[in-house]
Amino acid sequence: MLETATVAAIATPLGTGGIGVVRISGPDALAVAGRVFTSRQCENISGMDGYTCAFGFVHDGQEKIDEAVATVFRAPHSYTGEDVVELSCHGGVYLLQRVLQACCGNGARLAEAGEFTKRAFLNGKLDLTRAEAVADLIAAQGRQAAKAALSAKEGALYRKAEAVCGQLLAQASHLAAWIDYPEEEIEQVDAGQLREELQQAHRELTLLLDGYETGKVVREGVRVVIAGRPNAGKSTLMNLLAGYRRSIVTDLAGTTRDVVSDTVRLGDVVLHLSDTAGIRETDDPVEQLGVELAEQSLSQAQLVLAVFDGSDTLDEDDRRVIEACKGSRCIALINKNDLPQKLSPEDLAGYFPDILQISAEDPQSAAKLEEKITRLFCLGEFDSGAAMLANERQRAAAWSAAQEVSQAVEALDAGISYDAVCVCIERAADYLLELTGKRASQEVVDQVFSRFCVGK
Ligand SMILES: Nc1nc2c(ncn2[C@@H]2O[C@H](COP(=O)(O)OP(=O)(O)O)[C@@H](O)[C@H]2O)c(=O)[nH]1
Ligand SMILES: [Mg+2]
Repeated sequence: MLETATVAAIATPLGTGGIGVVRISGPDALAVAGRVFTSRQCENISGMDGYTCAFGFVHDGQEKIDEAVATVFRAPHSYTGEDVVELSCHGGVYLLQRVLQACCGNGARLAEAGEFTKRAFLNGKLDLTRAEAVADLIAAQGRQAAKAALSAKEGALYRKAEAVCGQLLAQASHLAAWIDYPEEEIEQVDAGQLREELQQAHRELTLLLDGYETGKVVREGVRVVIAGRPNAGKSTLMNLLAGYRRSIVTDLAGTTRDVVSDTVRLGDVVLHLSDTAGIRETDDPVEQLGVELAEQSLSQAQLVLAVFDGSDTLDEDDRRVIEACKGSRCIALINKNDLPQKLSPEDLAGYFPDILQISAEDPQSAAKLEEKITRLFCLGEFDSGAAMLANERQRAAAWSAAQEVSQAVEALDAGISYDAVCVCIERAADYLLELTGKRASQEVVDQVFSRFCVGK
């Protein structure tokens, strides 16, 4: 189902910058570019070799729009696998829209979201996991997320899925031959060896599935809620982690009322922080709403930083905080350790598995917290070069494949016919083919590319 239209889009973000690129792809890319671009040497672009460029100007009919460099890629040696021309113009919103209009008035149509990468997929330049890695690479917010996306783009997951799938298909075809042609001289199926190979495939898939949550944390960051009674030092901690005065800090209880949010990077971890109102009994209706909001946001957090004032003993409000933290993954922070302490880790040990004594006013506390969070989410063991499931679609396919493999083993152990074993193995392989996109439905493919934006 290969497209034959030639498409164009602005491939750089819509904003002002030194350079902005309009990309044209399709069988008529050079013809379209030839109508809107004239090189200084008046050389026609259609005569240019792949991987060459020319300096000139873009025009719409007689009207010059901008100076530009045209880079030519010849099929199949381009991102999409088609003929591609990239017009690098000055990076102004108006200019780029004019250049795009000129392309569309001269034989190209507007590219849909993700259409360049979709064409690359349809032309066999990328499998589905590598296409998804392009989106992840662009969306990466930190070093580890970017490295993981790059290794997926280089085929780490693809190769793993291919290897397991290839092994399953070999087993299935051997079984099928054995079942269908019993009279032929086909090597006998060794049930013990088959079982061992199936279990190996299952182990590989389980390993992938086990790493999913950690990978998700690396890619998407952690939703963290800072909670505690008024004046414990929540907003001071928020500001320490944000690196600037994000929340108002005063010695008046009840200063923070709304949820104050920010995204910060702590070492390799991205934290989506929410500073909340101090949890306490109050008659003030506005503050009351803030307290309710704080308690609600705890349930949506992946991690709660429960802040306690170390210079004071536990009070009723602290107990309410402890109660609200039940069921959430928490780190208890005994704050203000620069002051004489009345609260010790033993006082909280029954409620929290992880306790740190810090001062939110001391920049070194951020490093302590980073170390703790890294350990809690197993990020230290994270190998960004390993094959990794990068989204729910991939996870679901790998999970279904693993289920089918374990059913094949069960069928084998139960002594059910090889027919049934073979069906399970084939279904497992199908799920892996869906994972890489070698045998994915139109709906799956469309859904993958609907995540992309225009120009990708
Ligand atoms: N000595 C000391 N004071 C702190 C520390 N953290 C916060 N404070 C003070 O405690 C008061 C309340 O802090 P704030 O961050 O507004 O608390 P919140 O109500 O929990 O947001 C302010 O006067 C802060 O300067 C700390 O580590 N040491
Ligand atoms: Mg506050």
